[in-house]
Amino acid sequence: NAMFSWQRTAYHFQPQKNWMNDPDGPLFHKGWYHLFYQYNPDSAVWGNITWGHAVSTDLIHWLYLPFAMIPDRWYDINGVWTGSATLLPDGRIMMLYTGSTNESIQVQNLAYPANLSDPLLIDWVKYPDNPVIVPPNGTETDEFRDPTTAWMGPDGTWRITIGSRYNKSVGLSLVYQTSNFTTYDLLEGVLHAVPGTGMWECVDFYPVAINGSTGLDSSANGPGTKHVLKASLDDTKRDHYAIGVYDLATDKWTPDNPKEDVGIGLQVDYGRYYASKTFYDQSKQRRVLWGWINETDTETDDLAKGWASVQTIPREVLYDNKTGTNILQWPVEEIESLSIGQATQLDIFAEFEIEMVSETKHEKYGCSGGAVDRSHLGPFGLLVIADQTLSELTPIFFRPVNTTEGTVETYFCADETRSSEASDVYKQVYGSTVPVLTDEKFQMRLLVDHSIVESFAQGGRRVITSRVYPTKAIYGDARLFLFNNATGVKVKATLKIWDLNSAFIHPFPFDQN
Ligand code: DQQ
Repeated sequence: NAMFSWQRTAYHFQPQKNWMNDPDGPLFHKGWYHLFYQYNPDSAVWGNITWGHAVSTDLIHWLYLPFAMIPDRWYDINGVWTGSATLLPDGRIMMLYTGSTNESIQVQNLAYPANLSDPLLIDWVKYPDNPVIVPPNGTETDEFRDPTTAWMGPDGTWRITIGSRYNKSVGLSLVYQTSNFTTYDLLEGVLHAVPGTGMWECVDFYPVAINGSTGLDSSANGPGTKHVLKASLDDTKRDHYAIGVYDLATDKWTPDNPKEDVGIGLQVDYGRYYASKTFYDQSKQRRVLWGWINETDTETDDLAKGWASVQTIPREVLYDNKTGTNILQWPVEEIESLSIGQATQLDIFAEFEIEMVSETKHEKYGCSGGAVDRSHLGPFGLLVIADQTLSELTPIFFRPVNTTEGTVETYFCADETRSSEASDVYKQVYGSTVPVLTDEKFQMRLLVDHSIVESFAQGGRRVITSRVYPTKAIYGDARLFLFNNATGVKVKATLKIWDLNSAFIHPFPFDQN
């Protein structure tokens, strides 16, 4: 539908048509990155969930492949749901996924490539004795899904974790042990549980190096590592994580700061973002994060435009040893291969220095006032996807505030409230505090792609993804502005802007169906 064609992104991954949701089983094999994804072959709304499949040599330019798995067995006839890949030391690939059965029971199934020597991994075989795990006693049969990548314990056997819920509101993750990926033992207790957080979907669990600039294989552990536990909260549709320590002897994980536990502390992304998943890229020794950007328009609009949802640009994940309290997320370096395009496709680096021009006073604005409310120290930042008359604009900004303790706390925010003149669109102000250390300037990097803005503050300590629907600020009419609404500071900004090319996504040379 040409009416909505400007909303299609130019360098983010999205299928040619129809509905997409969670990223599944990302992996690197024989020179190719593989992305599988929840897909409805028949419509632009959720249903008939099938595994779409695409490959790339650089995580930016993609080739669509035939579906990897379709819902065609009793144990997944209601959907081939989310799952994860494990690469075995002998080269085999184990894909575990949730099937919704003919009775809508959530079970875990095993699949593997028919031919490992095929770099494109076109054909997938479902294990004949599926399911390999059924919901354990005491677990609701529709609250048991999304197995993780396996990691190897000190005893040489594998472990996976699966999100669930207990007693109506306790979110948790169960641990299973296996040596062959076909038979599993449920371990006693849980990896972790947090009261009040509800059902945990798409749990992700991985090690990070405390000092080091490379990612770690999922089985790495011991001194010098911490573990990130991530859950997608079904109740709030937000991805939350915490950093902590994994005890190999008991298979329990403990957060460094219980006040910032999973689901009650940090978010992976403070914008429109869900069901994220990492994988270890053995070719570049890095951990790469995918995330799903859902729509915020109506189902009617999605059906009219014929497609729904986009994946984020893959992000490299590291532990932030400067703060010790958060991960860092940064777009993969390959994005720099896209050069010179148009102003709706930008990679922007901005740095701000502030100079006090009047006495400071205590103020308590966070992000909630958007970019409109003026205060002593902010807001200041950039207006993206704006038209010349400023009838449509999306401010991405910092707002430092003086706390009662005499310190400065900085908020990083994205204000979508004026992003579109369309009325049937959900527009929100997103944001969070972000650590800005004493020797640091305020820094942001923005990836702008027609209707998506991914915003990274302070080298990736906080990230906000915005889904916007401009009606005027499209193609050549989109502008970028700097703004400073602070009443008490002068702001000096340094900007570096790269126009990005389109990453053409190629169809596979034969029919998908
Ligand atoms: N999406 C899948 C589930 C998962 C949910 C179904 C999260 O496996 O829990 O499409 O978005």
